[in-house]
Amino acid sequence: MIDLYTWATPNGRKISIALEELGLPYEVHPVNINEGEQRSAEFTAISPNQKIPAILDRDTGISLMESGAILLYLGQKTGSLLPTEPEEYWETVQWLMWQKGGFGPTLGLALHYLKFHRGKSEYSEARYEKETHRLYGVLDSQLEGKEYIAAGQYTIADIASWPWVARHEFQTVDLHDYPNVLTWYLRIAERPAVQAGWSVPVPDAVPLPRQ
Ligand SMILES: N[C@@H](CCC(=O)N[C@@H](CS)C(=O)NCC(=O)O)C(=O)O
Repeated sequence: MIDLYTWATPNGRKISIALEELGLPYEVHPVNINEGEQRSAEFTAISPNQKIPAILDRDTGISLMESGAILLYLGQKTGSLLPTEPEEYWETVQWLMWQKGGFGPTLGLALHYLKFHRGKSEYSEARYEKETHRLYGVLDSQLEGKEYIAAGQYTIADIASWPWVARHEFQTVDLHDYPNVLTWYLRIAERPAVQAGWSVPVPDAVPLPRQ
């Protein structure tokens, strides 16, 4: 049994989607980050950085914060969604790190400046809009002629990026400008585990791009 500490955000949903895909039993503990629950002593003991998501694996006693570390842990624990052949493994890790170090943080800042706090900083709006579109271009090139981001298969690299792309409208992105990303996004949106994982911790429909 895995305890999942989460909230309805892209980083939180990465882990509920992975747990659903892997069919692992888990118990959800919502951490309302709008109410400051991430700063409680109980949660800080599991997630010293005071951010969701975090897990506690009751089978091993291991607790983890950081969505990338958790995805690697779950992949390694189950032998699924993380290829073991060196070339495929490292390609998967490379695109996971790309999401964690670039795509996710940039899209997160784009949400702040372009959606939630427009008008606060012209410089930041321009910077994050430009970098967001550049990164979508990188992903679109990577997906040219491919069904999935890395290793020729559905992996934790897809699971890491997909929930962020789900918020494309908030990031001023029209997915029709990135046709390979659009096809990939819709392919993954159809997966029952993705729909179930998106609905954690609150029921919600997977966002579909405007026609
Ligand atoms: N690098 C972390 C980022 C986690 C993160 O930014 N979590 C946000 C929600 S998506 C959060 O908990 N925010 C609460 C806060 O900043 O106080 C990861 O990938 O897990």
